Amino acid sequence: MSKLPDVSSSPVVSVSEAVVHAAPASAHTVCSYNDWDPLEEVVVGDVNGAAVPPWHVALEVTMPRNQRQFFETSGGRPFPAECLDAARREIDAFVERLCGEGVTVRRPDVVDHTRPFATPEWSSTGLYAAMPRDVLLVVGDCLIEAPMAWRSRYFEAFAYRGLLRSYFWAGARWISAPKPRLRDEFYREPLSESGDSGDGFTPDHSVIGEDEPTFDAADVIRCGRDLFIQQSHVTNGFGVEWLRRHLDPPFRVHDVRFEDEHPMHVDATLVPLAPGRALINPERVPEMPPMFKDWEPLVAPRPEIPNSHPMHMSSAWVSMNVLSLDDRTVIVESSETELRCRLKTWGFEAIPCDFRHFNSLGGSFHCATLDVRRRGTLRSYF
Ligand code: DAV
Repeated sequence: MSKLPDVSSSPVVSVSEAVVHAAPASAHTVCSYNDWDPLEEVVVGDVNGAAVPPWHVALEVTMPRNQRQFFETSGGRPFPAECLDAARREIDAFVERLCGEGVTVRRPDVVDHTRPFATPEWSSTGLYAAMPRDVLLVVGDCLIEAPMAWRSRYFEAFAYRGLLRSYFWAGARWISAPKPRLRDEFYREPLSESGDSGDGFTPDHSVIGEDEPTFDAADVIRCGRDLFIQQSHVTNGFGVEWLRRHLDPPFRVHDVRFEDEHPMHVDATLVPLAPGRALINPERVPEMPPMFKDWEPLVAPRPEIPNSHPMHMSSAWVSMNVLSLDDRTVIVESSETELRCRLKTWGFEAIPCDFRHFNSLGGSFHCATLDVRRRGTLRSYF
């Protein structure tokens, strides 16, 4: 990754002073360094062909406890049609809204994720192409396919290969992290039946081992030249180190840890909305991580998703999984009235959008998107 100028010797300066990389972002088809610069082009996931992944030890530790039976009876089958139909309607309206805001929207290929696949050592069926944020990481003009720790997600990036190819020929760089083998020995038994270690998550308690690098792109927070990555039940220390060595200066990759008993993805924990301002989950972020100590914590209210609403693959905290159109405009689920209200108080425009049925699949607007181009420059915010 040496196309960008080497500014590693530049002093760390505040955002108001530093423009580290001066080329205008729109000069590149793919160019995104953070989650808040003005959004120009985005990939939005697709629920068509979505399948319930087969039950596996790697799911046990992070999936909602009350969903085990759903996975055991439905694994390998399509998600219920009424769930997908409703989610499809929501995502179509979301796409329309983005287009109305002047954002270019690209979609993945439609794939039947119930189709079985195998490596020499195991076989599985797939999941979906609904959450591009999990699978692909954009750093500047480089698209990185993440080495997913779930077998069901082994080939998930393939749904985006048409897009990746066209971005490549338009000038982007494209790389795939080493494909993990994901043999049985890679996985560890959960520490207890409930999957709880009792005293919080540490990497030693992860359901994955350290034989080979794995990470999900959604365990990464991008803030210009500083990227933060949490170890989780899908991201191991080897994966963090792979990313750190791959991203040469001026990028710096920092470990970050939160009070999340079942970590898998960081975008319902700490979501930067603007330089120096981040939406935080009060249950998981009792205090800002050291590097964010000068940032303003915007404390998300408790999610308003009713308990009766099926949440097959995540906690209700996807309420805070918002998408920023710029550093003052945020797309929020319509029924999260308290969050919408707080955002207004904090000076943001909160655009309401219905996404409750999509939420049942394990994410919200941030998960469902991958910003490939934002109008901005590479800066230091710390
Ligand atoms: O339940 O906190 C949400 C994020 C999924 N990408 C959770 C995970």
